[in-house]
Amino acid sequence: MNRENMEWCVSMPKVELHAHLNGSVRNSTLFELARALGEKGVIVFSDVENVIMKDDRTLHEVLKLFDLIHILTTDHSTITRITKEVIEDFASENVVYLELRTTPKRNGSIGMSKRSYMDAVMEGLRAVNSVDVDYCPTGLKNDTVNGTARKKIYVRFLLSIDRRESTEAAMETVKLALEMRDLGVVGIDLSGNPIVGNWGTFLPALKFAREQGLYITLHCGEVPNQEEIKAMIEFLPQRIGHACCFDKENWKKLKTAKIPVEICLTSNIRTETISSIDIHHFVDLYKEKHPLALCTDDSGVFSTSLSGEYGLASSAFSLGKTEMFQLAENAIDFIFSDDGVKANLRATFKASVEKLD
Ligand code: 6MZ
Repeated sequence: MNRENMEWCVSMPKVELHAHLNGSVRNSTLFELARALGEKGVIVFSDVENVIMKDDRTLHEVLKLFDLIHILTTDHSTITRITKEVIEDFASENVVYLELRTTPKRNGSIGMSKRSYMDAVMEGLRAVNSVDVDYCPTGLKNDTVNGTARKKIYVRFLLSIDRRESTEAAMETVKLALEMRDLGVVGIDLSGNPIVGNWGTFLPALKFAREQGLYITLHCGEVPNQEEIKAMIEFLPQRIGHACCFDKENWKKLKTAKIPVEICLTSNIRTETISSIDIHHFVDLYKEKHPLALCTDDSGVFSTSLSGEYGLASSAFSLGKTEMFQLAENAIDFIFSDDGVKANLRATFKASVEKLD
């Protein structure tokens, strides 16, 4: 990918639908936090440095890395800080609509409940000042300052259920999402180590979420558990993430059901879920016009960006600027927001066409 192309990918408006908060933290912030905890004797800084800098990790190792990241980030003020930084980072590369997902965490030793964790997230969102943020249906801020149009980003939240959690804990997360609807929480995600936990454990909470009108996206097919993949497709979530290890039958089912897929190229390659980019299932889905959106997954952990994912798709699959723009615009169809937001986003894309060469 040459520099000119990369700059074009940065300047194009984009929609990010699959980004985990704690996976999107800047390395510089992780180092700063690790150094501070190292000085306090809580961790050994050099151990952390090596782990963070390693760039070829299996999926299992990546998920272990999150346990370390969580030690570094899980207090209220740090959660506020990383939320602010992550939103500003996405906005700075012209992401105009961001659905950020995070697992609400409880930590009795520092007085953290799932609710107070999410309050810290919301505080981070309100602290963003490099860009105007629309974060709830009625929360549209004035988008002009001194008559000059300011950059704007829509931010919505998905609450993640970690596969390590019990039915009760999953239900608590869904209830929290319902409580925080007016603050821009729009849906539920199921994520975490795909070899941990059973689909049946989360089903009651997911069914309840759906009954209550929350949107649902599931990490699906990160490992070849065909029985679970089948059950997930039959549940008909509004979107799924990854869709890597499907057998023929489930692949057919997915296509028939037309469930939009959140595609995370760099993540799949780095974690060796897909052995090589030229055999990535993006190609098949793209050719068949199956609904899909390019996403980062964990931009910090995988040292990527949404512009970088478009750049990668462009070079790996020979997509021209028109195709990339269309791909980015099509993602509007799969956002977990109403038609008004969709119409505004389409207008943003339309206006940007004239500015892009
Ligand atoms: C499955 C993943 C993931 O929620 O603490 N997570 N789950 N597969 C992946 N692919 C690489 N990447 C991230 O963000 C980190 C959490 O997101 C999930 C894991 O549960 C991880 O602990 P939050 O903000």
